[in-house]
This record gives sequence, C-alpha cells and structure tokens, in this order.
Amino acid sequence: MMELTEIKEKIKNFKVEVPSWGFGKSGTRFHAFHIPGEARNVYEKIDDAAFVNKITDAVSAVAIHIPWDKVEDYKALKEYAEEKGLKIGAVNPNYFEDEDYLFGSLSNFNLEIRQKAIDQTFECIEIMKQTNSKILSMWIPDGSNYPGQIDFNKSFELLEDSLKQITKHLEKDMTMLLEYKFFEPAFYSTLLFDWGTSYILSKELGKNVKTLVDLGHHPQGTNIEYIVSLLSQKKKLGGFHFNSRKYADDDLTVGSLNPYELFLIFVELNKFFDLSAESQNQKISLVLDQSHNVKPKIPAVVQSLNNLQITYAKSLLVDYEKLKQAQQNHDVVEAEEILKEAYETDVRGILREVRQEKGLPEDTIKYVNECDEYWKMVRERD
Ligand code: LRH
Ligand code: MN
Repeated sequence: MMELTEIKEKIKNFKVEVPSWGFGKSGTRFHAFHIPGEARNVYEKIDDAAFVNKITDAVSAVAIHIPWDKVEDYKALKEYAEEKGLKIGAVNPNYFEDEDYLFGSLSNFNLEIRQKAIDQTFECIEIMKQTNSKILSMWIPDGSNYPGQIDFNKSFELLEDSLKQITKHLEKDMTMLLEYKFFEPAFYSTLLFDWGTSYILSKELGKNVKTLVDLGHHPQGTNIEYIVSLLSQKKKLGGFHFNSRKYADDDLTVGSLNPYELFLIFVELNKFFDLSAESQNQKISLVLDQSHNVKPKIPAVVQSLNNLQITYAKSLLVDYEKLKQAQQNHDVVEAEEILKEAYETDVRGILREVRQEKGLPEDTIKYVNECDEYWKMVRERD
C-alpha cells in the first residue's frame, strides 16, 4: 500500500496537456453557441492555459491543431508559451475540413490528394521542430458512408503507404500517435476504427508509432480499461484523449459520466506507467480532448483537471499487492472490494492539502468564480 506522503508527491507532479481547442468556440453540427470569455486565437488559448496552470499547476503543455492554430512564426508561438510557463505539446494535423478530403485524405484514391495530405503532415513535422514538440497526433477520419463506396483493402493499403512515407520523416525522438474512432464523420466504415487497426499499423510502422485512446471513440459496452491494459502490455499505448460521454463522441468533461470506468483505466495505467514522473511524458501523452459547448471554457478545464487528480489519487490508494493475491486466490468479492475501497475513498482532503503545500487555491473552481482577473478577461473579450 503506497504511503500518503508518496501519494501526495505523485499528485503534485501529475500533469496533463490541455487542448488549445478546448478554450475556443466549439459546438455540434447543429450550432456552436457563443460562450462569454471564449478564446479567439491561439495566443488567447495559451493565455487561458497559463491561467489554468497558475491555479492548478497541473498543465504540462498546450496541444495545438493545424490549421486551427496556424501562425506565421511558430518559434514565436513556442517562446510565447514558454514565457507563460508552458510548452507546445502534441501537434494535431486536421484531415477533416479540407474540401479535397471529401473522399479521404491519406487513403484517397487520388494520388495528388494523398500527396497533399502527406505534405500537410510534413508541414506539421516542421512545426514540431520549430515548437520543440515530440508528438504528432494523427486522427484520420477516412472511411465511407455506403456499402461499395470504397475497396476496404485498397484504401487501407494506401493509408499504410502514406503513413510509411510520413514515419520516415519523423526525427528519432518524435512519436506518431494513431487515434482510432469507430465512426463519424464516416457512417458506414472507418479505416482506423478500433484499437486493432491502430495496433496493426503501429506494429508495421515501427517503434516511433503508437496508438492513442480517445475515451469517446468506442462502441457502447466496450471494456476500455482492458484495451488500455493490453496496449500497454504490448508497449503500444502512446497516449490518451480524456473526456467522457453518455452516447457517442460527446467530448464531455472527463469524469462527468462514468467516473468508475475512468478510475479502472487509471488502475491499469498505474501497472505500466508512473504518471507523475516528468520522464513519463515522453512515454505516454496525457491530453484532454473536449469541446465545451455549454460550459465556460476555463472553469470546464479546471473542473476536468480536478476530476483527473481525484481519479489518479483514488487509483494510487489501491492495494495492488492485495489485489494480485485475491486474483490468484480467485477471491472475486475480495478483489472487487479492494478496488471499491480505494474508489469510495473521498480524496478531496488530500487534494486540498497538496494545494495548500503548493500555495495553490484549495478550491480551484470557487477561486475562478471569485477571480477578478478572470472576470476582467471575460468582459474584455465580449
Ligand atoms: C476526433 C477528435 C480528434 C480531434 C478532434 C478535435 O473526434 O477526437 O482527436 O482532432 O476530436
Ligand atoms: Mn480525440
């Protein structure tokens, strides 16, 4: 059983990347409502991430999305973030908005369009060099809407070939993450639809290529914690997009829906990773990926970090030795009770102590709501 002092140390060093797009305008296909205080450009998104980090000290970097966060001078962007105590994190190429990608991007039957998508990715690798980012985070929505529309095998082959060309461009300390998603925007087939397709490609493409698990990208009833455990065991789990959902890819606040599932995922992660160690960031990329359609952006991100800290703390309370014993003894009830004991423990007191010791606000959400600097920013942006 981990000592409380060690648990507090780990929580103090636990950090996740926040998505630039989590602070900007976002919505559904029906509408994107204006939320007071939403960031209007990448610099305001970095300002907001820095504000969140100032009160939580739980932000490692800002993930950027290209071309949403396109700027003239990426070196200046990196320096701007560093001035604010942050790094530029994962670089996300956008393969879902260019008109030419109607019938796919990296798997498009048309060579010119495939080359365009490959060149766009090379541009993102250049951006990584200028921003000192080490993670190329690829979500490839290519697929089909109707039976017969594509040749599954030809398309997969074309995707594989494109990724091979891209992998060759990666510098040796760079990692490519393949994010799978079982549907949307394609509604009949998606080439990279599950952990298996991502795993197959990551195995074929080499050690710099790993899988990324987005919590909203699985069919209902999927045992995500087992997928996480298996990919970790096979050394192919490269990263996470944290959020929660009730139905599909809802991109809701992590921990809002199904917090026990999130806890079970952290229990598996702890077996393979020390999530609090700076060095781990190279091994596994922990990123929030949410769109705050009804919540004010900054409070929503602060709430998300709270939920992740609470979940991580509970997962550190698990007596892993006793659990292994119960599993070996087929003591099913005892095994579950060991997990429940940790999960049902109220760790908010530990978090308040940690924040006190770090000189941070104990109640971060209350702090934002009473923060003049925050409300001044909201007024100025409206
Ligand atoms: C796709 C996704 C992907 C991002 C986008 C904002 O659903 O999860 O990670 O590019 O959301
Ligand atoms: Mn995602």
